[in-house]
Amino acid sequence: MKNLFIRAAAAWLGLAFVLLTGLSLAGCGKHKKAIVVGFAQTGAESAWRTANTESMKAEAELQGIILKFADGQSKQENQIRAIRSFVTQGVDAIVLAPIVVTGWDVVLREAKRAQIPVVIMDRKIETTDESLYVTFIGSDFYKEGTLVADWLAKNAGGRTKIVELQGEPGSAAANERRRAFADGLKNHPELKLIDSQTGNFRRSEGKQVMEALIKKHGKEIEILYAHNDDMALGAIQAIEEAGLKPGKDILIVTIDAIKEAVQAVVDGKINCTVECNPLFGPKIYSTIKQILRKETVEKQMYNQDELFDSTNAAAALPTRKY
Ligand code: GZL
Repeated sequence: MKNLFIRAAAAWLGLAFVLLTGLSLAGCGKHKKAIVVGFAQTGAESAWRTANTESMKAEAELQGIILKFADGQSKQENQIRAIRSFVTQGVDAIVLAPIVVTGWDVVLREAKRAQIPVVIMDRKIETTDESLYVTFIGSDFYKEGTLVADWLAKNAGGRTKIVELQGEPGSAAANERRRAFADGLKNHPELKLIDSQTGNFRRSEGKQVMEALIKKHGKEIEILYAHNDDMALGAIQAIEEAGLKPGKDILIVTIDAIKEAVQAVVDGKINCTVECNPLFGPKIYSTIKQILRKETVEKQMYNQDELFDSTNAAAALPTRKY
């Protein structure tokens, strides 16, 4: 009888132990809900943009963040539609890389009403209500344009006639790089901008527009200022097809510092490229996590960029990440 009692008590104790262990494991193994981020990207207009998208996707994967990616295909209305969809889905945060500066207030007000924080990445927006986004993270385009103008003033070597390939019309990048370069030239009246057209940040258009500029101005062109490397690399094809030497007959100054452009600096075809780092993933997601923890973040955060020319391009090339 006594043995029977002991065996029953042991059985109950064993059962209790299994149950309690199971519950506690379930408790400590409880998975926090994954963060869901909606990302409205401009499109895929350049190597820079591709690297930017890749950084956002790879880092989300690494951090276990669910990234809902929308390719705007270079149309603002597609980006607006994507933001509306993110609001409907109830994502935890929205990242917008705005293709142009204006036209965002209405849709950002809808995100605010849904209490979904918005991070503006890469290009700035103009808005009547700064509370419509939590923070801007990007590069200082005005500084980039100034660095190019200053480099040119020191290294033009007597060349004076400049043509400019502008980025996407209405984008903060094109607006600021154009304004800064023009301001920089004011201090160097010997440098003259003789023509300026948009190539929409695209390699193919950089080539087409440069072909037209060479037809129109011929050997008068001594310097090319491109708002990004993709257009500069397209223009190089046009310059070579015209029997001219890029980097020598026509000095080329540009922005982004993608690996192919830094290589072109080493090859003497591009004379200087100012970095505009596209690898935003880590910074964007660490900032979103701070926002979701209700921590205060700065309203504007800028990447550090540097200039590459014949003095430092070769040393930098092996470690370029994009
Ligand atoms: C700059 C970015 C620009 C790049 C281009 O931060 O917005 O758009 O300079 C890209 O290469 O297309």
